[in-house]
Amino acid sequence: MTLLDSGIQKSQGVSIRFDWSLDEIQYLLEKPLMNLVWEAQIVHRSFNPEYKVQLASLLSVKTGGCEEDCSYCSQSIHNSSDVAGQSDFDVKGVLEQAKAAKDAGADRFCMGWAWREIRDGKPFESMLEMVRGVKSLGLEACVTGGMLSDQQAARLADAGLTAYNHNLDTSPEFYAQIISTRTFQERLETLDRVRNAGITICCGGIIGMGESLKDRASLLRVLATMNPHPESVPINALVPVEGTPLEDLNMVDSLEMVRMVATARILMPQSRVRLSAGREQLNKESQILCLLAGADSIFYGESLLTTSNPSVQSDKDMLASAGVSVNWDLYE
Ligand code: SAM
Ligand code: DTB
Ligand code: SF4
Repeated sequence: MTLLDSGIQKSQGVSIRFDWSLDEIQYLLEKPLMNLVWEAQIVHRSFNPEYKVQLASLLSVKTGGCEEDCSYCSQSIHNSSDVAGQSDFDVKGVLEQAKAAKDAGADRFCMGWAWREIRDGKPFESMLEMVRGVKSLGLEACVTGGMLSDQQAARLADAGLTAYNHNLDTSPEFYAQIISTRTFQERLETLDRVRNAGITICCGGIIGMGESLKDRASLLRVLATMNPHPESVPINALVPVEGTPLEDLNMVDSLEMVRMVATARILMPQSRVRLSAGREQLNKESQILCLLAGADSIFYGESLLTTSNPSVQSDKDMLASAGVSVNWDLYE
């Protein structure tokens, strides 16, 4: 039996496994922090020896008015958070923002639509044009817009889309406490459509929504037993937004983020582990610990979708003080 037959791939001395058990993952999450980070670093160093960090910028093309009831989200019509009323970006406006992101040093541009599912017609034709435009700037293009059909996935692939973001958010067991208008299974089916169209998958979750450690392990198990693993795994800390059911929750402890990142890195050695929402609430040292623990990407730019992100200058300073490989000459 070859390593591949047994479900194990080997690269640069580190095994890539797709058969992780819940107990193994929980054991990692609970390991003494020093040992966990050390193990994550060994894995990370063997796949990313130069410690390159990808800068991804984010733009909300269509904001608010979403029919889903995700209890963390400012953009749901079920929540009283007030983000509706902003007009949608047109193709020209999006490409101007993408060009600005590229000039600031980003190499991936992610566009968000607050939809339950992608709508055909003019908005979808514009989305395809935006993808083509972002790609022609030499950037990776990522879209997040809810569920999609096989046909829509194929057209996005034809337009050159690099990645589709569709998060599982939390464990299958905790999911119904966070969202009631769609199922975990529907999320998985959308991810299959994206994969079958040949688009890479960006799929991760949120911690700090009241889930248990076992829930975090269970979310990671679903991700780490996908074969192939999602190419990109965003790890978000809940940003409690006023007017959402989770508004009163406290920000998760920064070391919980470090543990989540380190465990994701060990489980999915070749994936991009992206330090996502909640970074503004982490101090410089905590962010650098997350990088040490294996995060190799951040969202870069003053805003996420509807909430704020650290300033470009503070990120440049943070990355420079961490000494990670970013070509500063490009955007000094
Ligand atoms: N409507 C699409 C969907 O749900 O797939 C795309 C947009 S949605 C805002 C993208 C992701 O952002 C969510 O799946 C969630 O993981 C994350 N997110 C949204 N609001 C957040 C918050 N307040 N704190 C942390 N992460 C959040
Ligand atoms: C992801 O996992 N996090 C990003 C991106 N993928 C689309 C979005 C974070 C949104 C945070 C809340 C907001 O700004 O509305
Ligand atoms: Fe809609 Fe996405 Fe927000 Fe859920 S997370 S309410 S699907 S925009």
